[in-house]
Amino acid sequence: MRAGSTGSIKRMIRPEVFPTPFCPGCGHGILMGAILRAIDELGWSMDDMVFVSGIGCGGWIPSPHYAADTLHVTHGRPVAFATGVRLYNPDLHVVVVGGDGDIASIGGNHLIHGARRDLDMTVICANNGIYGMTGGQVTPTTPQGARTATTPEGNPDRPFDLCKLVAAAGASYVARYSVFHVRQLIRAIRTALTHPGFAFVEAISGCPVQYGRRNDLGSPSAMLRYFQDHCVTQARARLLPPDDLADKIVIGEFVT
Ligand SMILES: Cc1ncc(C[n+]2csc(CCOP(=O)(O)OP(=O)(O)O)c2C)c(N)n1
Ligand SMILES: [Mg+2]
Repeated sequence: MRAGSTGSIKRMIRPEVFPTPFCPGCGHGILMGAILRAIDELGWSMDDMVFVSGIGCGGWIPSPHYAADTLHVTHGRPVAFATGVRLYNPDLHVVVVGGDGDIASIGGNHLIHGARRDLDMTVICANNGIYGMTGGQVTPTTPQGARTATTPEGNPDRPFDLCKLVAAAGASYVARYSVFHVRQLIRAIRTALTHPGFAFVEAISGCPVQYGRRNDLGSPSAMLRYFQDHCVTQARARLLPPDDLADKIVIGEFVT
């Protein structure tokens, strides 16, 4: 247990919202715990936090689950709302949590301009590569070839690499881990929370219901095993030939 940690995140959640609305095996549940563990390990109080999320399953991670002040705002706009919160009260830790649709599709413009301005906030994208809540439509991070409700023959388009996108736009802390790599994910969130400036953490999450079942990964364990098998460190990625790298997810800290 780290110094400062109470070893329990129970005080940080609202018991009345359990059982959680997430589907069984949703990777967002792991991320929900990882964010709280990072805050607990820092010894921070939930009274000093404000969470801002848009619409989508990813948006449900802080609201209604967290026992803190939360803004559950318009789809795609959490970074804009968070900017206002940050300006009004610079003493608060402002954390945006949202899905890949929320943060990088409809919210993509706010994301890149938040990064460009290096706004002092943490943005955590729960990237499951799909619009989970609305029935499994394709998103800007859906892997090429993946089947979704709107690309039943396979996604013809290239996905965004969100870490490269925000790094190029000017974010000053950028990291990516999957929900399988939960210890590394917690550490990255901890670093992001203490980082002055625009800190972006991409959490690769699994949606067995909308993504998995269309792509032969329909069980929670199959999704986690996929992340275990396909995530590679930057050091390993440098050694892989381009063909082998094509279906891999590079994890690590990209901007520190
Ligand atoms: C302005 C607006 N456009 C579209 C929607 C419908 N909508 C709600 S959530 C969502 C996408 C959710 O996907 P994502 O953000 O990836 O979250 P996930 O459910 O996958 O965690 C969409 C398209 C909306 N609520 N508001
Ligand atoms: Mg999504």
